Amino acid sequence: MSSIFSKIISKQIPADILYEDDLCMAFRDINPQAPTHFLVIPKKEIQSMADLTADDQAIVGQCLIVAAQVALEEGLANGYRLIANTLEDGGQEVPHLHFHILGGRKLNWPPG
Ligand code: DGP
Repeated sequence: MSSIFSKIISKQIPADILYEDDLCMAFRDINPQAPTHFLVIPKKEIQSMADLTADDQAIVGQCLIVAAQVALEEGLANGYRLIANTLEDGGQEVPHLHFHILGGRKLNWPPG
């Protein structure tokens, strides 16, 4: 199922893109929940964490490495949180796998 993120990947709709390569893309969240809040997504249409297979190992690995690199570039040397909301109970709204990276303030635990 295609989502709004497919349109960001294809540049049909604009986003504040922080990083892009053949496998993944990082861009700022349109509704930031922290001073720094960006998303890392695979370019492949994977709906959620629940749809990952062993074939996706390189894609997910690259997404996490990009998350860490961009976090440092964004000045999050003091730390950050990576979240993958998954399906209904996880509060996932966009059906395209994405990793939230939030930082720039002390984050509460546990989340709601
Ligand atoms: P969730 O599916 O609940 O894990 O969160 C989806 C996130 O995607 C939410 O924080 C807002 C963000 N988002 C949704 N639509 C767009 C968009 O068109 N552009 C950008 N930059 N972010 C979006």
